[in-house]
Amino acid sequence: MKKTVRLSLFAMLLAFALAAVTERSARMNASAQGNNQVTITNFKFEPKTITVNEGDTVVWNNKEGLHTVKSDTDVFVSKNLKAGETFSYQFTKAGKYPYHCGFHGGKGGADMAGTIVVKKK
Ligand SMILES: [Cu+2]
Repeated sequence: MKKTVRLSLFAMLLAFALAAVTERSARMNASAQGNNQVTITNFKFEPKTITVNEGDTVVWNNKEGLHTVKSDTDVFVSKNLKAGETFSYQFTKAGKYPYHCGFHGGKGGADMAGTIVVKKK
């Protein structure tokens, strides 16, 4: 009887611990991915415009082809990204950051281009 009580107490504690860990990692995933992801395909950035908060890091994920992520105002520039490669940049100042692919786009939203809007916290 005593042993059973101790065992079920242990099982309960384990269940609580597992639930806490699971919830925490789910929350961490949500904040890591959130709306701060841009998918690169042939030949567009998706979504074309995203809004993030000051301090957020945006991750561009290249799914196909060879592309770059180049700020119109030279705030950031990636290397040539092959399929499966990513580029990330942390935005520390509010503002509008237009960018384009060096191969398939141009400044001012031409062709393969996008915009990151950074809101003040
Ligand atoms: Cu491109």
